[in-house]
Amino acid sequence: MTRRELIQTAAGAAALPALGQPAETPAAVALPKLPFATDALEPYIDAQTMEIHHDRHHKTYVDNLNKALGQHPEAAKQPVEELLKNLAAVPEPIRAAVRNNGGGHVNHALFWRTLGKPARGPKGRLAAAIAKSFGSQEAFEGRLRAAGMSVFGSGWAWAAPVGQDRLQIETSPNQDGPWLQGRAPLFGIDVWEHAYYLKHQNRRADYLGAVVKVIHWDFVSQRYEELTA
Ligand code: MN3
Repeated sequence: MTRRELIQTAAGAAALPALGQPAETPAAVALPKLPFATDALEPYIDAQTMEIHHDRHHKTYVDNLNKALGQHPEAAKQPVEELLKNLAAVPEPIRAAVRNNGGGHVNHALFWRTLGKPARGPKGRLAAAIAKSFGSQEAFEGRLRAAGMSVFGSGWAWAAPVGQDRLQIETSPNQDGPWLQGRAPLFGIDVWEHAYYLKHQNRRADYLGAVVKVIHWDFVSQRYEELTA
């Protein structure tokens, strides 16, 4: 604590700005709006699940991330993806919170953007990469569903670019993701129970069958072009 802060504390902190904050406190991370109405993906994803998933679960990750970053404003100057990529450089007291809640934030922010209806198929170089890596769209979706089923407990199944013309499927526990290795995923599928329990209860396979029908292939195809440019 500096001498000035000591004096401020002695003077009574209640009327003063929060101590230890730099003059320019970085803006807090904002909860992004859903890019569609909560019922837009019915009957594949029900409105109540979508509302609770976004308004409560995603919001909680954002709130807890901001709480952690508020304790170390110097870390808040970097994009969340950069913090995840260099987790070892994040101050130890908030490292786990950044991993879990920063991961939760970026995972969900991407998830919402990669869902949509009507779900036309992949286009352009993404369609070619799927054919090259998996043989067919049907095989790709089957592998995605199997990856989602293989996650024990809570986690994600991911499709991630490999090089310029291929894709791979991977999984992660909790709110981890390819970001931790500095790689941007193409899209992910949330297999936490909160993503499906209201509609499907324990039947994760039913949820996976539904969610692959509302992948926003136009958006994802464009994202593939950008990630592999
Ligand atoms: Mn979730």
